[in-house]
Amino acid sequence: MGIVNLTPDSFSDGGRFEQLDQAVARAVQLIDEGADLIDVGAESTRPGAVTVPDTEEAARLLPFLSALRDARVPVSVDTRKPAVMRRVLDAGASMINDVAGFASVDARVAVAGSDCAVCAMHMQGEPATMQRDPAYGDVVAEVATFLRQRADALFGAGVARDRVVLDPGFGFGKGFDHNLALLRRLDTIVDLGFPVLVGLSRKGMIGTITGKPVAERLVGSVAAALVAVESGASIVRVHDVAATVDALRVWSAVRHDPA
Ligand code: HH2
Repeated sequence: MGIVNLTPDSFSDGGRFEQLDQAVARAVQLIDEGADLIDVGAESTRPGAVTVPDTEEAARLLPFLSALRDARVPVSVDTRKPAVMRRVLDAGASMINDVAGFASVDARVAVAGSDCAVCAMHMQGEPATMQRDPAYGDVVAEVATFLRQRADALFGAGVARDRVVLDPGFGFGKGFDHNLALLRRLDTIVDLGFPVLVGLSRKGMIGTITGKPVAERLVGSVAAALVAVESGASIVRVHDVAATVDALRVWSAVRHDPA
């Protein structure tokens, strides 16, 4: 899954069309590099990020979706807002990636009426404050229980089981040790029986391990993606598609020798 951001600061000061062109070009590049899925977001979920109004978020996303309508790969939209979910589904989005894990009934109802895939992610707290002092008893057990409950809630709203993807939400209300424990015990999440999505690309955990700033986290991110896939992840959400695809091809050739 290749990441495309539509979250430029310059959106309101005339940069909209230029930014849209750049985002579409970026998506095409990631597809050419081997992405099987594009994830586009128009509201930053970084720690401390501010929220974007529904109408502005949709206004950023709809032209992007229309430009990618004939793309070879499905497009996932990273949004927490039911109103935005409805609008992007009408515009051809194939997946809704909700970092709030479809916590609201409204969000579940918004996706239930379509046949899109849904990614329910675990987050403790809210983006603005989630990294202040994240605390767990047993992070792996708590995240697994939460995800299982979210899957059940989605079923309750009428979402079929084969549409559901789960994500432990690396960096979302988690300290370094929590993230590491979740990656070490990813099998516990995989054992829930759903495809698991993992997003570690360029995140703080990679920076803590390597001591590198965001711009120098490619190799560490590829290593983390490999570990995740080796541990059973079905989808890795990454910025650096070409490098990750190379690594996964080598891994796959070794692990899936048909002979
Ligand atoms: N991480 C970010 C945003 N959306 N969605 C899912 N399902 N899983 C994730 O781990 C995830 C996500 C945040 O990533 P960040 O590096 O802060 O920003 P971005 O990757 O959008 O540039």
